Amino acid sequence: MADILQKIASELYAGEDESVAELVQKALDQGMEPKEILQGGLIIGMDEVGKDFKAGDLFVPEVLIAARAMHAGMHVLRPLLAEGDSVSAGRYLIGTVKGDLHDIGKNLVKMMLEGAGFETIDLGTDVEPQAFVDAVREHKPVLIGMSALLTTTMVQMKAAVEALEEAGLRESVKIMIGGAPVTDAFAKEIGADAYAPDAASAVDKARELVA
Ligand code: B12
Repeated sequence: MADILQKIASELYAGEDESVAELVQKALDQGMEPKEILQGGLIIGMDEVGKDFKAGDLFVPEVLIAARAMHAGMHVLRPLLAEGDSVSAGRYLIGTVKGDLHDIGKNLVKMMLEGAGFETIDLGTDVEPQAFVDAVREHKPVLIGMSALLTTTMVQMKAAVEALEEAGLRESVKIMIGGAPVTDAFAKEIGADAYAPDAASAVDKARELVA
């Protein structure tokens, strides 16, 4: 039984999307629970990807291809994950801040979080502070991730944190920030809860924050 989970993890790591989908189906046919396949196969494979990306042994294109394989497996599993069969590690709202259109890094963070079992809600790019507030009200996430790639848009992170404070929602969520010009010191300065330098570290931080 465990062999097939290992195979799912290794094929995911190799970015073999068709093979991952077939193996997931095979595991289901053998009577495995969807949750077991998700946690013991897909998430384990994506964790390996994250570790090697962080260590510099894998690069952005390989991570994107592995994420595509993860999605292929999830496509088979999702309809079978019963309602209430909560496999979500938490709901994570993510967006690139106002004035900023860079989304490659944000999308990578989102995919790695999905790979780790988080349910993500993507607000896209150029997200106004008020849009973060409205989305927190609507979706009630446990975490928010904000991305900025321009030094000129970093201030929008501060504006979004302040908007959440003014709306009385700041205590209801943890806030993580990232993007090339952002630092840990900046996160502290604006009152965010965490900073992560890359997508794999973002998953580690997210897990810490919801623990
Ligand atoms: C691709 C790119 C573009 C593309 C964006 C396409 C897209 N869909 O994203 C286009 C061509 C549109 C673009 C436009 C511009 N760009 Co540009 N762009 C880049 C470039 C080359 C790569 C960015 C990238 O995708 N990196 C790869 C990803 C994977 O890395 P990353 O974004 O850093 O993300 C990782 C981490 O930072 C972290 N992370 C990211 N987000 C988050 C969020 C959270 C919550 C967490 C925890 C972690 C996290 O995890 C990610 C994955 O590991 C950079 C230069 C560079 N080498 O960085 C310039 C760069 C960012 N751009 C720059 C500039 C100036 C511009 C423009 C103003 C150019 C112009 N004059 O028009 C416009 C601005 C448009 C706008 N309003 O946003 C400058 C910024 C300078 C500065 N200090 O402010 C840079 C640094 C280039 C340079 N050296 O001058 N750009």
